Amino acid sequence: MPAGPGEGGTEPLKLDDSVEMQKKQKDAINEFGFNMVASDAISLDRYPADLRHEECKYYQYPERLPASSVIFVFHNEGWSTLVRSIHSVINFTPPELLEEVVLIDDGSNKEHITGGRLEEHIKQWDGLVKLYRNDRREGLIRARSIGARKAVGSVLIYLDAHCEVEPNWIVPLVEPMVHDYRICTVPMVDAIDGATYVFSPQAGGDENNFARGAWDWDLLWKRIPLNDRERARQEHMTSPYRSPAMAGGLFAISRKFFFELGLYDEGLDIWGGENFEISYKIWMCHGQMLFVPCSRVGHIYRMKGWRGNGTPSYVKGNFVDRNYVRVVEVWWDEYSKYFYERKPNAKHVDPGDLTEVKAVRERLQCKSFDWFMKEIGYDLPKHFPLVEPSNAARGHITNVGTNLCVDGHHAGQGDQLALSECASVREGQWMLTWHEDIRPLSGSNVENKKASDARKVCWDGTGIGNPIGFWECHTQGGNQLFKYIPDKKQFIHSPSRACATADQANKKVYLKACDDSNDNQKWWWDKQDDATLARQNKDMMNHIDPPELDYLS
Ligand SMILES: [Mn+2]
Repeated sequence: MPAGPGEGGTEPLKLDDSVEMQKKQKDAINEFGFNMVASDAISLDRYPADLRHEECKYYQYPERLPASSVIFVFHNEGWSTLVRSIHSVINFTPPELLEEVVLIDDGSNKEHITGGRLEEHIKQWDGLVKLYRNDRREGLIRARSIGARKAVGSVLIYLDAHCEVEPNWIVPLVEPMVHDYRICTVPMVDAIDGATYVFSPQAGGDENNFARGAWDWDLLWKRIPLNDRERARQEHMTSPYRSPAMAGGLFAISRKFFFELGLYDEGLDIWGGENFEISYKIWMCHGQMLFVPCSRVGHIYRMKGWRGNGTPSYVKGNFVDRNYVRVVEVWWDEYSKYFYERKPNAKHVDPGDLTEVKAVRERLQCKSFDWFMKEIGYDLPKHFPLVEPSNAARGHITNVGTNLCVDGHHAGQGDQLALSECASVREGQWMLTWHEDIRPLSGSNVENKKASDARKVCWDGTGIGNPIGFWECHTQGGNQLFKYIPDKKQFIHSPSRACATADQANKKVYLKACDDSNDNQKWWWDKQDDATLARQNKDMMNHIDPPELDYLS
């Protein structure tokens, strides 16, 4: 491997940190979402990291596989991240498997994209890379359909225009389609840090970071772990596995199947919801979607501070909500009521003409959403209940020994729990949720609020002797699993078996060995539900799912 900066994607890039350089980097993040100064210092032909599981190196794949068109859609992308995406695909794909690289410039107006530099740059590949430009900005969704119409390969692979593929990425991605053209595949997406350009696996999922794609009932993208039932269908640990949904940016689909499905709904604007539309179409209209652990692609996530791409002026109103309503109206059948329960305002959104999309569903005799939920998305309600279970306790939390209240004001990830005089507490309402974590609830009128209405920071204990802090809620129990014992008025942190203990002097809350006589370990809630607490406390070490979650499985 060459020794240049950023080679291999494992060591953070070191940059001159003069004030002037720092400003340049900040400006780049603001404009492009990435530290372009760092990216520009890295070779366009750098070697990527290889985060594949060892097992991936021993599969036997067929010698002949179809050739793919790799399609990049972009709008005002930074130069080196865009161009490195193209180099990466060409450098790390066997030529016989790469029909072409299709670039769809979706209405960029920045000189480095429109001024001829890109045309000049792609000449080195003698026509392998084709550049098309939209007359106006169509948005990511319609631009992807345009890419499908331009592409000639029998497999279409979509990648975001800020990606780097990892070794042997394409072979396991395309192989499943040989058996059935209606199998659509999704690579494992690794995170490339937008400041250091280091690769790392995405957290979440099961113990191997294997996750499946999902949504909650207001249609936000979620990831859920690979589970035993799906694992039982795999031949090997790293075999492709089924997923109810995809994130949307990176996937492969046969040209034939994508056209049968009518590409994307042409009525979807810019971005949002299209990943679910295509996921539902694939599954309900007789296809399959597999996540492929041995095909890995690094993706640079936009950094905080990016000002975004804005919306073209011809797109009116809240287009994301309109997109969601289109998807829900066409595909969710009777489940749409769960969406409108979460988003009552969406009932008044006019989705526009749905005739064409509904005709696709009719023409292909697609299955029902209920079939899909029961066969493919069966465990989704375990993570995102159709009807959200109520809280075990809520309101202020008052300490008996000190008479102080727990205050969540301004608390964010990494902060510590504070105690304040109850009369002057700033953010003093809490809930013990059905996840058995404890979250602050801002605002008034908290009577009927559920876990999903609370701020997404949770009490988090790291062990006996340490103060309790906040961390982003992960709903996986662990350090965030707390039990409240009504008769002893104690909070027990399950992993450490320690009790939340008020410290009068520094107004913090520590985990200490439980002592029934210590009033600083006694707390009371404004309101508690004893039946729910009793059910949660049947197992003091583990989270217990509420009965509502057994709806489908
Ligand atoms: Mn992206």
